[in-house]
Amino acid sequence: MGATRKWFALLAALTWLSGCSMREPGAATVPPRVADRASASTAADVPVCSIVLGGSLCTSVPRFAGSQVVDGVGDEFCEVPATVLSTRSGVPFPQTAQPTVDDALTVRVAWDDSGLHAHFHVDDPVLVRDFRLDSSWAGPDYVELDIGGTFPLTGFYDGETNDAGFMNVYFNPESTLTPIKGFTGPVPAQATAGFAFLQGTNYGIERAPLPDIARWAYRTVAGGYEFELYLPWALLGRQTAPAPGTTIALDLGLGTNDDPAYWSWWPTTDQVVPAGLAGQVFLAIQPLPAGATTSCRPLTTDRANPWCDDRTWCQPTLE
Ligand SMILES: [Ca+2]
Ligand SMILES: [Ca+2]
Repeated sequence: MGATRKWFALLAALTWLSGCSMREPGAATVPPRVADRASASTAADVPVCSIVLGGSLCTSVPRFAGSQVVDGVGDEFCEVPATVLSTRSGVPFPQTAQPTVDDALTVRVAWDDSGLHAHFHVDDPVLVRDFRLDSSWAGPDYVELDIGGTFPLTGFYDGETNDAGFMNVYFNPESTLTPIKGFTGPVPAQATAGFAFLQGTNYGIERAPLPDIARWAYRTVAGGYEFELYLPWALLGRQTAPAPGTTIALDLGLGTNDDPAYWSWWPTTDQVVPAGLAGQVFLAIQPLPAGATTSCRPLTTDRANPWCDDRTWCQPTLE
């Protein structure tokens, strides 16, 4: 199933129409608000250009040379090399096995004097939105973008006191799977920012919708879903744009559950994840500095998690 789907994805990529036109590098512009939070659309699921592979978000973030319309369609990113994070080759959470479920995130991130521009395509055949109370911010299907406009990394992520300018952004796709009897409509997609903070001997988590100066859009596409994002530098703790060559902090996460009977356990039985149908991976979980203790209390050092300790992230430079 997974291999077949990947083959079709490759075939589709090879046969995509080349709808991109070369663009003159222009001054940075803030994406228009009109397309903000665009609703899901399968009708618009028409590939617009071939995806160029070979990106490496752990080492570099290319310059963005277009004008972004935040509508979920990635036609502004035709010339941005894509980084692929798959569940079978990404970095699993420490002390857990490599997932066998076969889903993949293809992401294109670029920057200009205005901010970060990104497009996320996920091959995911079964979309599950878990919207129960505080579980609603990350999963079971999600894309995580950890991004910081400053360097060096500081450890515990709280987005304010310790490391202003760092941000964990979470995207959840829509889902037609729901535990509500008689309700068959889609549960809408969402984008949130998560903030972890020290709280006694443990940590707490707050999450909130992305601030209005950011832009995001979602669409369901054949075999998965897509998000598009714009984050201004101001939201990443910078008053002015960084210079080329600047090092920032960045990480990616991908989570998935492909069980079409996901909600069958609700509400009377324990949740059981069938083997081979779920997993989560990251682009990086870097070793902590020698002698460092993780601030992801009460987790131990070898279980530091990218969403609470930014020292585990990549440190790419802006090209
Ligand atoms: Ca777009
Ligand atoms: Ca899924």
